[in-house]
Amino acid sequence: MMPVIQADPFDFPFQREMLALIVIDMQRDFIEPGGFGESLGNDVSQLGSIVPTVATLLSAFRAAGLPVIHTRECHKPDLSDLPDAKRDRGAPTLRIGDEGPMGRVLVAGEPGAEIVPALAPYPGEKVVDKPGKGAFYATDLMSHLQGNGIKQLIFAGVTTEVCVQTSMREANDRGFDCLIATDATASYFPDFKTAAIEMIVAQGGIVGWATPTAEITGALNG
Ligand code: C5J
Repeated sequence: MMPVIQADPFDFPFQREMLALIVIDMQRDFIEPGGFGESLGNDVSQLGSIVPTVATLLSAFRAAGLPVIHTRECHKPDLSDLPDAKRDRGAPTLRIGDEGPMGRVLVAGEPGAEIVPALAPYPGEKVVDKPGKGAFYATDLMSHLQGNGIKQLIFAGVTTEVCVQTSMREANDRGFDCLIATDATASYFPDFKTAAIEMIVAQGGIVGWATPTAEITGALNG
């Protein structure tokens, strides 16, 4: 019988050879005090508090020999992949591409665009740089997943209602089974996190499944 992870709205059956962890945008500019996120007036401690839980998930996947994918929301240094609509709707004082507290904001190669050290990708792990909120838009993620036979994705990262939910919806529409680790994702706005997870599992899992990290690690070890 296929193993399952206990989840909402019902058990998530999985096949190890088709499963991967995708960690969305655990970047210094979103998470660390003194970064872009905080400069917008956000309470970054909401995001920082999940770092140990995401680390637990990463360790479990690495120990099981299962693939891990990391994403980073960032743009080319010449900003050719940054639409005016995205740049102009940021905070008026500091926008994407401007010189910020951790280098140019959300620009590839700048310190703030890096993943926080505690969750740094291991050599050989796939890192997807994405100019949009969704991980599939203008990236090679789909071909990477297809090329590696991955059909089921466990989601972690930030922020729940923006890049995580957008990526999960994109994956769901492309035929992937998607499960979000509820304590390994966060929002600057706790109510938005709660609402996003409710939206995901509503109507019989219209976008996917949700469960705490311990259920996932327990099933991987079981
Ligand atoms: C945002 C993200 N919130 N990674 N990015 O702008 O969710």
